[in-house]
Amino acid sequence: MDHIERFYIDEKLADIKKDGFLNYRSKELPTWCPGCGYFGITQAIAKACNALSLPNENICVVSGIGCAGRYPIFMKAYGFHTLHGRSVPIASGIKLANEDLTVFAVGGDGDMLGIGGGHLPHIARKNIDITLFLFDNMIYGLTKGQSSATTPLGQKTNSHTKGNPDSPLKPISLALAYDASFVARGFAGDLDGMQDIFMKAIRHKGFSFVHLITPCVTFDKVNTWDVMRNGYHPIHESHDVTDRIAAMRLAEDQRFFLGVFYQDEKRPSYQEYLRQIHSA
Ligand SMILES: Cc1ncc(C[n+]2csc(CCOP(=O)(O)OP(=O)(O)O)c2C)c(N)n1
Ligand code: SF4
Ligand SMILES: [Mg+2]
Repeated sequence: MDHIERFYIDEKLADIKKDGFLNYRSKELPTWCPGCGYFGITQAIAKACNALSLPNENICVVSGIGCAGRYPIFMKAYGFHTLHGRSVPIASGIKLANEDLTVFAVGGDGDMLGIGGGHLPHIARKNIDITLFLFDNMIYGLTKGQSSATTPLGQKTNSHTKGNPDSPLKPISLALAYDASFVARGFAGDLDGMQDIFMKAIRHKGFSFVHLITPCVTFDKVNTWDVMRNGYHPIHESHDVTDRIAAMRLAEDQRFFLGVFYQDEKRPSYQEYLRQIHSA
């Protein structure tokens, strides 16, 4: 967590500058709590954009509402802070209107899997070429610690003081079941791992679903940095990312894995498919 604390205290450190991080940071100081996992995610997205040399003016970041929803304010790119749960349809419309843009849809677990959960199967089946970053802290952070769609069963929260009675959704299994053409998971404390995944996700031609495990240090004293760091393991190099059933097996394993679960590079994106049928 050292690098994350340092980022909060002084963003102008030479090692951060060197990776091009500041090229993609706005002048706004994040309003997130010190130690929040969102700092690491922001840093890794910026580094991935820098490594891919993406022009700032060609990036559009669309968010919903929540602590994660503030993300576009802190990035040097076009941004759209929309309604709770509605980043995916708005990001889709932006991409359909201007295919040259690199479009990100960003949101928390409440935003993307609760109120906005109905959009996921449709963006996945249409395979519109955007990257979705799900900042999953397993809780509603902004509204002060209520249970979300990914809060573990039985966990005590500010809305379920005796324990959450609802089983959590499994984001990776859902994305695979919806047939998303790129499915991966990163951890907010693993900058290099996230950067690698983000670069693959952004390059992917089609819908990319990136699940990010990140702690809410203020309202969740159960799913902490240490619990997450010890609970997640890299996917073995021998895993065949084109094998969706193998990916599903990994997603349903007792252990939690990090890395790319699945990628279908043969399937055309929505706009590629439209061009194909219109030129036939
Ligand atoms: C339609 C609507 N319902 C409810 C809210 C209140 N609200 C704002 S953020 C939020 C949940 C935030 O949780 P999450 O999406 O997980 O983001 P986090 O704050 O954890 O990053 C809720 C319920 C709202 N703004 N709009
Ligand atoms: S409330 Fe939680 S999710 Fe929101 S900024 Fe603070 S630590 Fe991060
Ligand atoms: Mg949340």
